[in-house]
Amino acid sequence: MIDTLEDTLKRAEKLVFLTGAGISQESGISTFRGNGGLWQKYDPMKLASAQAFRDDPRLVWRWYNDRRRKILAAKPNLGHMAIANLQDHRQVSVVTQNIDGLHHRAESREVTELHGNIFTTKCTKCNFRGKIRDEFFDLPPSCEKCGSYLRPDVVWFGEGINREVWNQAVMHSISCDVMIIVGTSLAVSPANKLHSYAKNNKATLVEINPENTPFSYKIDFSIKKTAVDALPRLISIFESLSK
Ligand code: BV8
Ligand code: ZN
Repeated sequence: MIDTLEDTLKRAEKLVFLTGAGISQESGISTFRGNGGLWQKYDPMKLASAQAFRDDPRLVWRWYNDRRRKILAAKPNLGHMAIANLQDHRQVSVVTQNIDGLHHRAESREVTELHGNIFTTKCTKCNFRGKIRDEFFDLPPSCEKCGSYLRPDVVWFGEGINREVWNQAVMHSISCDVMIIVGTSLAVSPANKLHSYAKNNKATLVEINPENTPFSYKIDFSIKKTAVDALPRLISIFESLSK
């Protein structure tokens, strides 16, 4: 007897949400590969890489300024909030590829930011790390310790993910009953490997995405809806249980 999604969710104790740019799309933040996505205006390898920053720090810094401005003006949407509300009913962790911090602002407590956070900076030379909010200089700021350029403390293409961060993401993926993959094209590695870790540990995979992804064939329950359409409805299953 094949379990329905509802039965599977009712039985789940630990859920992991693997999220990408699509979950922030309904907060007004462009995705990377969807229509009108950020990358369509720019070549991702051109802007989100250490080489691009070395070649043209001003261009890359201004691109991040532009994104930070939009993120500060945005709010978590009903998808982010639904995931945060589920924490009252189940053990929930979020593993996100996003650097916008919206899961934190929605008050999700267990959030692993695979690719870092746009509101943090690090020195291009020494080990200085800083925070940035609504300062929008035209050039990258200088490190207060050594005077070199600061850069966004995010993972650029060709850069490794922080070891502890990756281990935490794997630990969540191999110990969950259900992994809900929301708003990601699963185009970027190694983030697009985590669902296999979950599957290899007998987790049920749910995908919430209006489009197919290269891994949709491996998904147990594919919900072709947007995050804001699907997540509140999914979480209401748990709320009805605890009444
Ligand atoms: C690494 C942070 C090794 C910065 C990001 C060939 C050449 C060079 C490199 C490679 C190559 N092939 C593979 C690689 C490796 C590369 C990679 O995967 N490249 C891809 C492009 C092929 N990966 C790396 O370089 C990684 N590092 O491998 O290092 C190493 C190891 C050890 C030591 C040294 C080196 C690092 C990758 C991290 C790059 N940084 N972001 C920043 O954000 O500025 S990636 C960037 O893409 C974002 O984080 C974004 O989240 C991520 C993935 O994109 P998605 O989130 O999936 O977004 P996308 O637009 O693609 O999809 C949106 C989806 O949502 C769509 O499916 C759409 O249908 C859906 N959607 C839209 N609206 C909604 C929705 N869903 C629901 N509701 C909606 N409303
Ligand atoms: Zn420095």
